[in-house]
Amino acid sequence: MANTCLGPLWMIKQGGKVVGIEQLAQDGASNPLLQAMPDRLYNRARVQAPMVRRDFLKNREKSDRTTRGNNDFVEVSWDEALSLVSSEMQRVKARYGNASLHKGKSSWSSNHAHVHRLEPMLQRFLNGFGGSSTFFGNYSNQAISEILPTVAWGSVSAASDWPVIRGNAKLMLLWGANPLVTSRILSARYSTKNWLELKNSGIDLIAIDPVRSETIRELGARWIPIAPNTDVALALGMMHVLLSENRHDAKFLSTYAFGFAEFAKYLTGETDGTPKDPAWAAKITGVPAETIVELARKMAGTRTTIACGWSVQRQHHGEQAPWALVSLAAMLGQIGLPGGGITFGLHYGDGGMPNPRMPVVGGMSSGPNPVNAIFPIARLSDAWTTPGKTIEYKGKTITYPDVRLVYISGGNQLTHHQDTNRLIKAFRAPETIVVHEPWWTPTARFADIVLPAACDLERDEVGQVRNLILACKAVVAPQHKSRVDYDIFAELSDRLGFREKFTEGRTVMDWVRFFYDQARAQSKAVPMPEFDAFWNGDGVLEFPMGKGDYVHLADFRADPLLNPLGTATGKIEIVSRAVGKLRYDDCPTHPTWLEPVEWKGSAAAKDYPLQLVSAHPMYRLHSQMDNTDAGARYKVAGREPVIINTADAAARGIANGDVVRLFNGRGQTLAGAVVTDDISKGTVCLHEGSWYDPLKPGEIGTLDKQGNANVLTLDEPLTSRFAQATIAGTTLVQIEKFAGTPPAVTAYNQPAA
Ligand SMILES: Nc1nc2c(c(=O)[nH]1)N[C@H]1C(S)=C(S)[C@@H](COP(=O)(O)OP(=O)(O)OC[C@H]3O[C@@H](n4cnc5c(=O)[nH]c(N)nc54)[C@H](O)[C@@H]3O)O[C@H]1N2
Ligand SMILES: Nc1nc2c(c(=O)[nH]1)N[C@H]1C(S)=C(S)[C@@H](COP(=O)(O)OP(=O)(O)OC[C@H]3O[C@@H](n4cnc5c(=O)[nH]c(N)nc54)[C@H](O)[C@@H]3O)O[C@H]1N2
Ligand SMILES: [Mo]
Repeated sequence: MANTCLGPLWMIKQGGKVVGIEQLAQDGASNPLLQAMPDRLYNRARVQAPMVRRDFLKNREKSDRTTRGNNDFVEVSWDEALSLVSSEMQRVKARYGNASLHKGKSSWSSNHAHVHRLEPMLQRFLNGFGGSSTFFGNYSNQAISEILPTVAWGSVSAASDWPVIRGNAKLMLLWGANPLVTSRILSARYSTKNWLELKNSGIDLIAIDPVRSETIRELGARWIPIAPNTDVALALGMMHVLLSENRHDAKFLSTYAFGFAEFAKYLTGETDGTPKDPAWAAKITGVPAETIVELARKMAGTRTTIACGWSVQRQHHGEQAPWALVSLAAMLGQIGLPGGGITFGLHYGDGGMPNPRMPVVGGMSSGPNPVNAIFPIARLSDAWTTPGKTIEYKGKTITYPDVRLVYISGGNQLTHHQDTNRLIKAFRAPETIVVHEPWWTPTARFADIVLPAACDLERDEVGQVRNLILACKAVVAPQHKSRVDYDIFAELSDRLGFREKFTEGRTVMDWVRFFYDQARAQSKAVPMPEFDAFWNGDGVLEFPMGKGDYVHLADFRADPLLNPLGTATGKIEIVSRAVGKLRYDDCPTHPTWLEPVEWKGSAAAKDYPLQLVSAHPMYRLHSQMDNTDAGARYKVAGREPVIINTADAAARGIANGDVVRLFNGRGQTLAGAVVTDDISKGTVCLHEGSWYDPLKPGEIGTLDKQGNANVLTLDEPLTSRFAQATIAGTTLVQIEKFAGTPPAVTAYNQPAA
């Protein structure tokens, strides 16, 4: 069994070679993506040896940084590569101090790992050397993670247990959520099963989404198309109906919520002259006024769960949509009841899964970072290019560090960060960029020193998913000249004089045993075997599952004084004095409709009339697996598919299967057209994560050959000064049929090829 980026899997071997996979019997739902694991392992894009950018090898910090990304690499020995890394680290530390060493973000390389948690492992390595500057926040749910605890409850994944929802909800609103895709990873694969069980369950399913998603189609949900970035207006329209028809739960609001009377003046238009009535909301959202009235009445009339995803907050003013939906749920008054209320955690992760009775297996920790130089991750390009600049964040001032050396292990910035062309400018700023990678990702191509990392199939790990603890063993030895990340850091820490601090005298296998033994010591209720018996046995420990009767916020509902929320008033805050005190016009004192910087209603829509959704991909984990044969299942004309409405395509002479060019003032990319009525008019969807494949490598603004959505997105402004979160979902584009012969895709070749 291997502990892969997509969770623990059985590997099938023949003649020493991995030829297939088998899902755990406990998985509950099949996942076709996993079949591409063998191809991922032996992939043609594997980094085979340590490589250094030719000009960097010659000129070091005086190299021409504008040529980064041009694929001109030279193979060096491990010894030479590691001396280069250590001497660069020493140089930067001596000349500029530790804050000029910077940890790049990594996340999805190691989400299931315990030993190989690459982000803390990298930080641990840098901390051993005296620390580094770093970032905070994430691309996933930063806006909601900041606003939710301020105005409601603390955890973005909080939800009632599935059996409670299934047994009590009569209506479920899937609000900007596509769980049959987004639950396909992690232990959430078990939650896929729960979603599939909703089919024909008798629960009325209604989905609010610009796209008729895989989930909507598979579960047979009713689709309410909405213009992207307008969910706040829809929620306000519904709340207006509840208030004007006196269908809101006034008793719930007065007992459990703060500020409704003040907010009601905004709803009615008393404060700004604009009633947020269904006709107003219909104009903004494209959802007919009658539908808004119908939905509001329906929700008020029956036990309703709102299951919201995270797309609605990965947008300009992204704090507002979750806050507005919490307010809507408060008006419905079903929060804390079985099958009622709102959750932002069912589409993915552990939300709704009964807690198993088992110990938590620990993982690699970073230890303290002596340097305090930190900025929001969504500000990456701004921070790398303008050292010393200050920004506001939640009433505080943040000053950017002077980043000179960037160290990345397990992140793919050139696919995940917004506005790729601006990012390339940022990648020209540091003197030195070191990347550990198993594959020649776009980010590896922009590095100076590329160290070939062994992937998850090539190392020992302990696994923990749901109610299982698993012995996960290296399936094959590291391919080519690659080494496991831990060994690379251990060797570097040796050269830099702090090996003991980094390793605590442990090998990878010693850490596996250490984390297992720690868990075993905690496991009082259910005895665990000794490590050797576990490791050499069948490798699967199964623990009892919890009852599954948890009702989110039932305790708060039962006694709000004894069980208050963590907000300033202990109640749900429809008005927040804490937010209001900041006086941020981009995040006012109660949920407010604020026009996004780019949307169908803005001036730029004249040139770029289509709103771009860059949702999470069915057949990839972000950029991972893009280089595998899983791609063959969904790529169109050999490129990332772009989903476009039949009328929008016809107006542009675009037919199904055509190669099209998407562009705006920030960038341009080619994609394969999928013409359909399953997307609302005026919206196109290009999933995030396709490998950036520049026609002229390293050149800013050049044509991307195969559909990296972030060539088109904005990385500024951010949601607001409150959360400083990404707005990947707020983008306008234009599309045209690509004239001429489309250039060949070369993203997965070795750099010299
Ligand atoms: N297979 C797979 N699963 C994944 C991932 C992956 O890469 N692959 N990534 C994981 C990670 S890291 C995360 S953070 C989660 C992300 O989870 P989410 O952020 O919830 O996922 P998205 O795909 O961005 O969006 C979900 C749905 O919202 C819709 N949507 C987009 N814009 C709007 C809008 O303005 N309004 C409304 N109402 N709907 C909108 C999209 O069409 C889509 O159907 O997924 C996780 N799951
Ligand atoms: N436009 C747009 N952009 C988005 C999003 C969106 O919705 N729209 N979603 C955002 C979200 S929610 C997220 S979480 C991010 C995800 O962004 P990332 O976390 O960067 O996602 P991955 O593509 O999974 O990157 C993991 C990298 O680690 C490498 N890797 C895998 N295994 C190993 C290993 O063992 N060792 C080393 N050293 N490396 C390894 C992989 O090859 C890959 O390059 O993207 C964000 N970007
Ligand atoms: Mo994410």
